[in-house]
Amino acid sequence: MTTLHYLKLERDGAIATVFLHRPKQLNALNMALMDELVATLEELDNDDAIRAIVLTGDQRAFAAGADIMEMADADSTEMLRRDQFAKWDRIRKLKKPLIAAVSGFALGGGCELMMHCDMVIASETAQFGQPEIKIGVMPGAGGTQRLTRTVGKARAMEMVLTGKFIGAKQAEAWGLVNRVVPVEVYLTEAQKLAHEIAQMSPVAVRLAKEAVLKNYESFLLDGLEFERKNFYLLFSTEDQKEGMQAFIEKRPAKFTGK
Ligand code: CO8
Repeated sequence: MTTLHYLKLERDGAIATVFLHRPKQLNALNMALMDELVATLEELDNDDAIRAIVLTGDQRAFAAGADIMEMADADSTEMLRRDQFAKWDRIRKLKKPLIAAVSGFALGGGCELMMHCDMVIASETAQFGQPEIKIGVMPGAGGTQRLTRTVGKARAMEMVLTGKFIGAKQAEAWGLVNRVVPVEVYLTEAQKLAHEIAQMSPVAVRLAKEAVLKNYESFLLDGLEFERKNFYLLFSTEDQKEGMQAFIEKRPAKFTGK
């Protein structure tokens, strides 16, 4: 079993709940957390006793994105060398149902991680956004592709180009989440849904999930490749360095187009 520093894991019969656990950084997804997450999800995926998985954070944040401190100084070559997206592809390939329970911030890579899940139960306090543009980059883990497919071009464009957040009711109306419930029950509602699915034939569930994803993911892979290349390219710009440094120094960024 993977040793957990940035996650917590609970099992309850046929379901497992994985908690992102870097509360002081709003569960920002650093590389070590992503390593643990992928290893843990794959272990659960291969465990015959587990039939559905819930992924959650805490009440303040599901996850506020990839860890900006880890990316701030990287250039395109370094980002390419890190090959972070190989891990995200492994999450995409999980066979068991993955349900996100979201409260607070689901931003940038956090929103993208949520969109890797098969279903989403949101608390009334949840906020969703792709704010990468404010730090001089763009979504890299599928945001431009999955968000567009789910909410439509005009809405995705506004979110991606302004970085503005949307609230839980808006996300529900746009089909980004299955439903919105009070903050006291968002996690138990997600776990209830996981238990319900865990009672079905696991082989039927696996093949049904695969078939839904066949539709959802048609044309997705080319788009993901395209997005990744553009994301890497932005790490050759001064605006990326300025945007991320401004975040770290807690000041507004000044972009020059270089
Ligand atoms: N990375 C690192 N640290 C973070 C992040 C982050 N994404 N988000 C928050 N933190 C830290 C803050 O630096 C702060 O630390 P400290 O207390 O040491 O100063 C702590 O968490 C609490 O944050 P704030 O003080 O800022 O809390 P506020 O309530 O004032 O604001 C916000 C909350 C609005 C969520 C604000 O923290 C924020 O804007 N965060 C950044 C959101 C963002 O830009 N996310 C996108 C990141 S880029 C990305 O996700 C690209 C993904 C591509 C794929 C990755 C594969 C390589």
